[in-house]
Amino acid sequence: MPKVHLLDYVAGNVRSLVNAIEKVGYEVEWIRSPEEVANAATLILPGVGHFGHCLSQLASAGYVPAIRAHIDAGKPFMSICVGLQAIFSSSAEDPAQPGLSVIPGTLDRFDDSSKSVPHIGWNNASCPTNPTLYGLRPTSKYYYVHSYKYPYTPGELESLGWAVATGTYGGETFVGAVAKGNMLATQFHPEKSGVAGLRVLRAFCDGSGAAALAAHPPTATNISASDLITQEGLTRRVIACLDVRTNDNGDLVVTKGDQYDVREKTGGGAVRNLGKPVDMARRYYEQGADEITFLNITSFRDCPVADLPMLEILRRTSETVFVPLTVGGGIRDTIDVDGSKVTALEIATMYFKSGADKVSIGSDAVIAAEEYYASNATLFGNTAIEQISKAYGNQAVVVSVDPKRVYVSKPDATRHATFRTTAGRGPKGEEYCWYACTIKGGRETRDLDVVELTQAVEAMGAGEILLNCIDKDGTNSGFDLELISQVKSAVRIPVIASSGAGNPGHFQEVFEKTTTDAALGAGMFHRGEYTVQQVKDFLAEKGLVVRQFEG
Ligand code: 1PR
Repeated sequence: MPKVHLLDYVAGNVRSLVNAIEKVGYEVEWIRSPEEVANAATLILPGVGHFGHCLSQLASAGYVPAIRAHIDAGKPFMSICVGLQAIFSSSAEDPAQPGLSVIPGTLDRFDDSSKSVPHIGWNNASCPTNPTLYGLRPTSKYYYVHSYKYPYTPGELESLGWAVATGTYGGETFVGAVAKGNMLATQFHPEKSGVAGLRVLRAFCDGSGAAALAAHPPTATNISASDLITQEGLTRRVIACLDVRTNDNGDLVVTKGDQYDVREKTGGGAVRNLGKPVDMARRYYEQGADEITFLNITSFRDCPVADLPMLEILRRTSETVFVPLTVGGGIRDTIDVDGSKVTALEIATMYFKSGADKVSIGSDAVIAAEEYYASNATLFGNTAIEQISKAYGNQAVVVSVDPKRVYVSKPDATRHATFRTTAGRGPKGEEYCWYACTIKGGRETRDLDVVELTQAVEAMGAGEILLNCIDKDGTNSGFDLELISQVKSAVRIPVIASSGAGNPGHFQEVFEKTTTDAALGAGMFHRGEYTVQQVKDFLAEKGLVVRQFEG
């Protein structure tokens, strides 16, 4: 297999990038010191997390002059996500930290006054001057996750010889990819963008992208204001979730509960077995799932952390599934079976190295939020959320919320954030309710409401909320629109609606009646009642923009 070189400066999860490069027929060789950069014919700079962190790591390890020399020599160079941001001169994310300054300009943050930030999901990378730039297609969608962007001004970068592909999010058109000669930088993650992304990687690795660009170089004069594609590109994100645990025979299975009870109601109450995790993840990927979430719902107790079965599930899944993978369950400081201490950050690192793109934290987030309020909203930097988001970026940390509805007769009957419900009164005719957070898979209810929890974890650096609802879980009766609206109005980070999906119409309803950023289904997919593709076809029929699977 021909080789490409990947720069290892501890950029977080690169396993999926390695898998994707191998999938398109190339072998990865690691660059582990600045001296080795000179040996690389084709160099890829992955990027995850924070602009300042990325650039300071590169600078302190002495990589900056070596990378510049590689680029100046005109050798093939590709950079991804924060790697794209790194080629500009600076970023509002860390104004004191200089970039590589290949392109003059400063990145700014998306405006979060009327939309969620980070921008997470599948969006365009459309290049009017070169529609098939480095394998891009105007009809394809690509997976983005970022809070900072380079705003697109027609003609600006083209006048410097760059071909530019853009996406538009909430009225802001940003640079999704830039290319010039042998150099390509993508704000999106090609390794997480399914077949559309693999095409881009292949076009870079085999040199066909550079050759096609050389035949049709962009000029500022072939750009006009009408080329500014301002049509919203972000699609409605549909996520398939797999709750995984060992059953009574010791097999690792996908299960699904009703209001978190995963045992059969008859025949001895065995754990429901709906299939094998890796096979099912692959099936949902091929049906067009935009992301796959694995929740280890029992934390696989009594097993050394390094042997967690979920690590193997992630390794195998990430070989064939090229969309983002989230994993949750048991991410907290813990004592291993041999008595040694393992931090939440170390557990998360094992998950990232095995192919996860995001980790989801449940119980530990609730405890951390309680401590946050007990110390007058002070951040000490020692929570799992703070430590993991600092190391891997906010976008890598999801907080999974397991709330239960509590009814009250009037708003001042509790200190918690209540609302008047129209979804049916409580058992004593109560008209108001609030949502209490739980831990340990719903077994313990705490005196903390969803507004308090989500605001606290947002302050700690969580990048997204996975909003379950115990009352709705497994009911097939639709999402809890009131809960979702309450949380959406409390935070700026994206929210994934979860629990209750029973048919494609429920997805339409949650996207039309709330401002949710994504919607997740489990049981209806596992039981074979509907496929992800059917949900997406239905949404498309109703005029909602979705990404379709490219085979
Ligand atoms: O607390 O950090 O160890 O994480 C444990 C994780 O496991 C949490 O994310 C928690 O939500 C999850 N979990 C724990 N116990 C259960 C259980 O079911 N007994 N599952 C559980 C949570 C909820 C969703 C489900 C949706 C959609 N499952 O994942 O997929 O409700 O279902 P539906 O579409 O069929 O209605 P920690």
